[in-house]
Amino acid sequence: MSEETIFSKIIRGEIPCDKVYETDEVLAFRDINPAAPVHVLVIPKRSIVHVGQAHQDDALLLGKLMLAAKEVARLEGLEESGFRLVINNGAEVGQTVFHLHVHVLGGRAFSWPPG
Ligand code: D5M
Repeated sequence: MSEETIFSKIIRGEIPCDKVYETDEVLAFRDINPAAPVHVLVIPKRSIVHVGQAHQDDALLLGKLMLAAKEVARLEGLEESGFRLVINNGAEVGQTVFHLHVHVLGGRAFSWPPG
């Protein structure tokens, strides 16, 4: 289980978010500090700190997270132009909120490797 984070408060509706998509298990909302014209975060409602702390029991939920990211990309009109999915795993690589989240990024060109 992860610690209480700002995303826990968003899930409980205690602080607002700009919701894009929701299921029983997953919530997607716009990033407050967008790094691209489309920047949506997809999170599981059941908290996992990051992929590094996921277990076999989480396999179905992780799959649903990916499919939700795909659905967000479709809703945001990114199917043709493409999109980038990013998961930061640990503070050393830039994770700042310790509740697993997939960044769905699109609407501009991206370079590789990422910075
Ligand atoms: O990404 C964490 C992301 O979470 C970062 O891009 C800002 C975003 N964030 C933080 N607080 C909020 C709220 N309240 N609404 C929407 N987005 C938020 P990381 O991969 O951990 O660096």
